[in-house]
Amino acid sequence: MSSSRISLTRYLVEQQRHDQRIPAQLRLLLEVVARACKHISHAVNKGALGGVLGTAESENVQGEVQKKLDIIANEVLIEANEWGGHLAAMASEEMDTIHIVPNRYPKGEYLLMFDPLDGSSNIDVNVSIGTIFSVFKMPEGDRGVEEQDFLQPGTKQVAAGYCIYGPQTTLVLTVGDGVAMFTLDREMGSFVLTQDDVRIPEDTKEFAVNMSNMRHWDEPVKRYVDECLQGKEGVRGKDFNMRWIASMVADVHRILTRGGVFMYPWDKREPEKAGKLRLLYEANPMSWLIEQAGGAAHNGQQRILDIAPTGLHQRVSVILGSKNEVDRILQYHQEAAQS
Ligand code: P6P
Repeated sequence: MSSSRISLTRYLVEQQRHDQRIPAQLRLLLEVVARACKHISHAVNKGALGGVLGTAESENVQGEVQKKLDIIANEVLIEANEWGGHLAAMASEEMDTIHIVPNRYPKGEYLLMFDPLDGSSNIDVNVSIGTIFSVFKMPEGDRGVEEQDFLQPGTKQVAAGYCIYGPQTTLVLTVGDGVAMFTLDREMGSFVLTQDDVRIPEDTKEFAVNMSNMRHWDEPVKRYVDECLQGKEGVRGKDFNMRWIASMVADVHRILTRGGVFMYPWDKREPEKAGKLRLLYEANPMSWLIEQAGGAAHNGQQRILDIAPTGLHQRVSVILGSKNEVDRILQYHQEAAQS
């Protein structure tokens, strides 16, 4: 690592020195999560050689068949975070209920939520996947930690980020003072700052949505996508490009890197569900990152970070990315509501 490169540890220490956003326990938490992501990256990179591909013959609380790597990633994060004394409990897409730090270890003041391996359908076809995490503080009080302590709006997050396992392994992080990206230097085994103060362009010509669901969408989303497809002959006056990686981490990383808009909207296939993506450990951390980089994140009715959660695994409709595009989609929702 060249001396000009700043390690994750140095970045966290200097952030704390600069504006006290990263107390020692939170710095330990973030370094432990980063180390766990390195471990997961190593397992993912082995692929077939590590005997970690394929399904685990089990289902998670979502009723989704678990991949072997889903379970491995979940176990790595649990084991890495139990002993440090920085956490009171954890919650995961892969676990029905919260995991309280065992009494044999000291308890800390933070709560950690994660999707240990987002985009699992891409594992066996060697397409980018990632770990998403969100951190809250335990509410005041001397009672034991309970599930309801995790049901805080996204505005209460104290840290959020993801690690994408792609051509590079890159950790993307916010503690409320902008977004920074750290690339894993495999020779040194450490994350190195490769981009600070990430900014999303307010306009874009690129949208990301699973087009196969088009007939199930609500009118405002159909209207927006139709106009994108009409290109420069239509009301938008410009051609658009479409991407859909089916890995939220990869689609969001592209948007943080060059702009764009990502949608996984409510649709009428399962009308009782607000959407496919989960609020606490997918939409909230990604929405904070997007907003911290100058973008916007909404569910069509309200800012995602303002949503008061009612369940650990609740789902939400997600529209996020370049601010002017998200604003346009919201305008179409408002016009539809008034018609
Ligand atoms: P679909 C992955 O399973 C995930 O939760 C997100 O990472 C991704 O954006 C979405 O689901 C893909 O869903 O219906 O296109 O397979």
